[in-house]
Amino acid sequence: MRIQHLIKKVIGNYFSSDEIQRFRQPGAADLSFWQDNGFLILKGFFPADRCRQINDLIDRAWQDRQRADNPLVIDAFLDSPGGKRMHLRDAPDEARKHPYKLNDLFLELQPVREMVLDPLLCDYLRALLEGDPVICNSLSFEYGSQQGDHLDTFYMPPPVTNRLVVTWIALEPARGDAGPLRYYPGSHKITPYLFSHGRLHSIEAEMPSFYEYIYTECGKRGIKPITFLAEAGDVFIWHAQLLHGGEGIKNIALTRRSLVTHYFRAQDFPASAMKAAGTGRYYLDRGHQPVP
Ligand SMILES: O=C(O)CCC(=O)C(=O)O
Ligand SMILES: [Fe+2]
Repeated sequence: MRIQHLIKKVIGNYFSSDEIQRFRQPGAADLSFWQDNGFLILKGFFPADRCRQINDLIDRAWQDRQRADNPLVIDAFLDSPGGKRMHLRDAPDEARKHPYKLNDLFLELQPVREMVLDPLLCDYLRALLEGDPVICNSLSFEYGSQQGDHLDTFYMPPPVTNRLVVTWIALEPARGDAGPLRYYPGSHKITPYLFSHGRLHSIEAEMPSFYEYIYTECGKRGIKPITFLAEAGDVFIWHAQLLHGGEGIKNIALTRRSLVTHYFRAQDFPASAMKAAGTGRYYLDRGHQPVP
């Protein structure tokens, strides 16, 4: 690790940060940190101008949303019970003033796909998944999610145990009052809670028992939540079994744009179920989320 720092320091005099990025590779230290903690933070992974480009595209997606054939789907009004899933083309202006998730932008926007399947990012995902990544879905946030603590396997358990990783890309700084991401380091080592059907997929009525279990287990291990105060371009990667959520928003004027992507392992799916964005970089070949 030390030698990597030294190399970076020396080449830093000669190359831009974008070029230095090319020297970055997942190493043994990353993997052992991941095994111990269940997350990785890649500071300044994407340059600021690349984040700005994505933010501009999202602004444009809002401005041009009313096209009749616009397939994008949004989960809007997340600050009201249950929220409301709708086509983006039907969303009122008001929907952008409340927390929302814009789903699967990577299916429509090439630069978003190139970011969430960035070749170097995929090198990390490949090392963590022990196989090529395939995108299951993505969510774009403008505000904090304010989501309660959860495991993503409640909603999308992978076909093979633990072969799910998630990237959270900061598209702008995430401040403490903006409802930052919250995570519980090392919680991925807790024996997974199985719902009454014997699986990881959550059953709403059994959530109180889950919380009692997980917080007790965190307490036994001295695990306390940490908030991630990101800068634009930082990437946070979490393990399938890492407990996490979103802090409450203290100042609704503060945005904290981020892009969350869930990846399975490609070899766990038939080739016919996937599309390739490049060598060893895939996404599931499927349509947008159904709107009720
Ligand atoms: O960004 C957040 O607040 C949490 C998002 C999250 O947990 C998810 O999309 O799985
Ligand atoms: Fe999550």
